[in-house]
Amino acid sequence: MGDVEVFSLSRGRSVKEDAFAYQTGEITTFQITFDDNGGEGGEVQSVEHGTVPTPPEVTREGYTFAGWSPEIAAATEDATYTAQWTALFTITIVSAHGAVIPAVGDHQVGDGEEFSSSVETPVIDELTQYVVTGWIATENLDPVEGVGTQAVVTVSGDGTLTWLWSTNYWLETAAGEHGTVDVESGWQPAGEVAQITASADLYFDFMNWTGDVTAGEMQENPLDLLMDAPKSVTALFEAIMTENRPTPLWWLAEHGITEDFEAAVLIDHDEDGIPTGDEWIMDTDPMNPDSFLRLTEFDPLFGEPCFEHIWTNEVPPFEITTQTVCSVVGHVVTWPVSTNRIYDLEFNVDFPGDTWVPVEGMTHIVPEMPWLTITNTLDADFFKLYRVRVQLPE
Ligand SMILES: [Ca+2]
Ligand SMILES: [Ca+2]
Repeated sequence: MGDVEVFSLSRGRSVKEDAFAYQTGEITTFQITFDDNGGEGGEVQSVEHGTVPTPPEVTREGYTFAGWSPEIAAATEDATYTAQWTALFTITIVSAHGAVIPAVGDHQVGDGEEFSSSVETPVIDELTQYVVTGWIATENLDPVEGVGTQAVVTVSGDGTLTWLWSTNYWLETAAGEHGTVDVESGWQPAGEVAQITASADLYFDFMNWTGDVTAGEMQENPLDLLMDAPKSVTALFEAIMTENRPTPLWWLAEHGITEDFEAAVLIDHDEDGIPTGDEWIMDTDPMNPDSFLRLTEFDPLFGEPCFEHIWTNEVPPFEITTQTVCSVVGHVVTWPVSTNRIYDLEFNVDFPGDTWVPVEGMTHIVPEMPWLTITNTLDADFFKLYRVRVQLPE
């Protein structure tokens, strides 16, 4: 058969006899198979002659996709492409606390890839604090340890990366009045000893600790406190007292006495008849002779009956003056007192004997005003002789 010239209407160019199929309008396609090779997403496509097929997305658990074999080319015949897979390694992240990114547990990582993990620190759980100190890793991870809150390792096999934590406990420290402690409230390493020293102000002594201390530790100063849990301790202080007529040194110092305290409390500095040590009990001024516990006012109490008392001048002008005069029915008796002391009123029942009994309702008085007043009426059973006793508050 000789050459035949034919024309393709669609393509506008001449083709040879063996291309008649094109002229008829049928398009040649090929079957292209994408084999997912154990994964998911493989498919079979029909592709026109000369077209480069578009591969599907394929995945496989535990593997990372490494390309198609053979290399994808324009379709000239039916073809099969096979997915190539690289096995992933399992990296396990371990952490006792904190927000870890990615999360604690297993993660798939390709051979030779870098794997990073980060963690937030510190973690506070009420009075306990956890702080990251670094991390360690098993073989197949490089490097195998580090510090800080970000770990980056190169993976060559399965491995484990473990975050390391330290524990701190909250120590609450406080000082009562008249002293200080040298350790502020804060976090302390768990399992270690925190040493706290209490210091008293001038004229005061450290007394004891209260709070999370054992009975045997209460008097210790400095205090060695084992931080095996969150703890709270408070140092208490007490005034130093004289042996003679127990009197606080701070009170003596307030009144200008700063030495020879034992002798001072026996002296009557202001010569009011009351030794200075007793003026502490009275809460009066040991340098003021006008200040000591004593009756200061004795006033008549007027009552019924009352009379009109009328009189006239003896010289002009003769003015008439009227005045109402009431009977004296008793006496009002007043003591200046301290609102920081406790008082008892007593009266004598066998004057001039020495038998004293409490005035009903006037024992253990804590004055709200600096005056203590009683009324002694004349119509009482008998005329009363009163005395007032003072003591320190408990
Ligand atoms: Ca005195
Ligand atoms: Ca005095």
